[in-house]
Amino acid sequence: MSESNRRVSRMAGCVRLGVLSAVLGLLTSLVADLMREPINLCRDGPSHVWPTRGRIQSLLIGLNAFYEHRSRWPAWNDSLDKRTMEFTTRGSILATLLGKDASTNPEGIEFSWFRPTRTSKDGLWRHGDDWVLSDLWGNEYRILLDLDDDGKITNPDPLTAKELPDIAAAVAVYSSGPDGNAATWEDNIRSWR
Ligand SMILES: [Ca+2]
Ligand SMILES: [Ca+2]
Repeated sequence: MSESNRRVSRMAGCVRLGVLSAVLGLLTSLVADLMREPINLCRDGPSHVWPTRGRIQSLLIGLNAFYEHRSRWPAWNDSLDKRTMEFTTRGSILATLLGKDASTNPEGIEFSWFRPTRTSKDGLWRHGDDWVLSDLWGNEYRILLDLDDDGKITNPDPLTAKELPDIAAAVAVYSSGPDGNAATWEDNIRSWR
């Protein structure tokens, strides 16, 4: 095995360890969420909450693993309030996580995996040259990234922004929920509560 191949192999091993660590941490967090919000789960019904939370956790794991590996996010912009970047699960950021964009992920490391779909709902599909990850209702997930590196993300939910102005996380993800509208927060499914 050449030196460069050994280096890529070592990096992939480190990424796998990082992903395993992130999975354990997020599973602990998920169990804590479920213990804290059993009533909400019963109300919303596990049929769509559970799989959506699963995809959200996979995105969190992939994004955190990429950041640990590269010390930067897989995409960059100066959107929102200069403290938080927002993306959807389409195009370059998703291709980078999947290991399918050689310009941003030259080792081709698969930081996230999602099952393919033929219906453009609940899975991974191609739209022209773009990779797209859709939720159960056919809409892209929303990704929020900590732009100013203070470990906090501005809470985008106006219903809870007063009590929780900042989310204590470097990355947050949410689905627009059954109504497909990101601005209606009653049905949105989010990573932080
Ligand atoms: Ca921030
Ligand atoms: Ca909604």
